[in-house]
Amino acid sequence: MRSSLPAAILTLAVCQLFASTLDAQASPPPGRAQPSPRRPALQRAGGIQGSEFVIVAHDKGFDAPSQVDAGLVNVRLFNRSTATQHFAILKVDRLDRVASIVEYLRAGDWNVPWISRMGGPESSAPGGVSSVSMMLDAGRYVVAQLPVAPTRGGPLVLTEVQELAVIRRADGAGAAALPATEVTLRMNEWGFTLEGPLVAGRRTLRVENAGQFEHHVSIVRFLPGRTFDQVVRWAEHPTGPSPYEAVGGTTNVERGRAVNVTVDLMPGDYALLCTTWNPLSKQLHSQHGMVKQLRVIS
Ligand SMILES: [Cu+2]
Repeated sequence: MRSSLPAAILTLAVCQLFASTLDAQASPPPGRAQPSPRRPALQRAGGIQGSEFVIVAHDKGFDAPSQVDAGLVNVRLFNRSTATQHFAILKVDRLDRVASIVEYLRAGDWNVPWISRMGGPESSAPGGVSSVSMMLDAGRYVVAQLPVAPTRGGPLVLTEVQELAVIRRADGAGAAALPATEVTLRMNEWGFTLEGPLVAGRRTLRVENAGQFEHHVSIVRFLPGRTFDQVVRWAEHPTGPSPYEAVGGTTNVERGRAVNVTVDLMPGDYALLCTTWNPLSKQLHSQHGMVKQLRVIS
């Protein structure tokens, strides 16, 4: 396991100049500092709520903070590796030792009752960014870097796992729920239902798991001349050059849970894919029909 290194977190310093030249009576006497006006401790561009949690993926592992405030957490993955990257945020109710969790996950045993799948940044292409906002309660978590390609029933080989402490804010402030979105994507057995138009630009989708099993969504853009069948086939059996570019999504989300996924969309053909392994049928969810073609309009 890597040691925990603070990631590069962009902190926006909002400088405001409050000059009161009209009311001479309100000005402090010479030599005394004017008290600064009270404002929220951390204000971000565009009024975005929540805490930032930045993961930077490299070819050998990743860097991420070891703690974050509870509440709304905006997870952002910067992919500085040469492969497509996926990360899972897992809530762990029994965190005796990280090593034991790694053993479970490496054995492909994700069905232990003390691990909950919170979602996480999915399908970030090399050089790309993947953004997922989620509500996290205070507790003990791990950040897991998932295999580059889907595994077909074999052991889930993790490259890295790191502990994450989600801390209750002392002031009790923070968002109580996911921000509202114009578009909702529902996942169930076995398909995707999209409510709302997908227009080109930076879009945030509320992604809900309305099914019984865990599901994920990988959002991919077709490369020129490629077909939906080619895209689905490659997602299931990745051999040769990819027919698509991964643009985002979320890794597995447990049933009843929702996250907000933010993607930059260009006009063109896209696919939604869930390639989660079904141990009962010994097939991928995509083989049960959990795929959808989309056209993004300008
Ligand atoms: Cu699925």
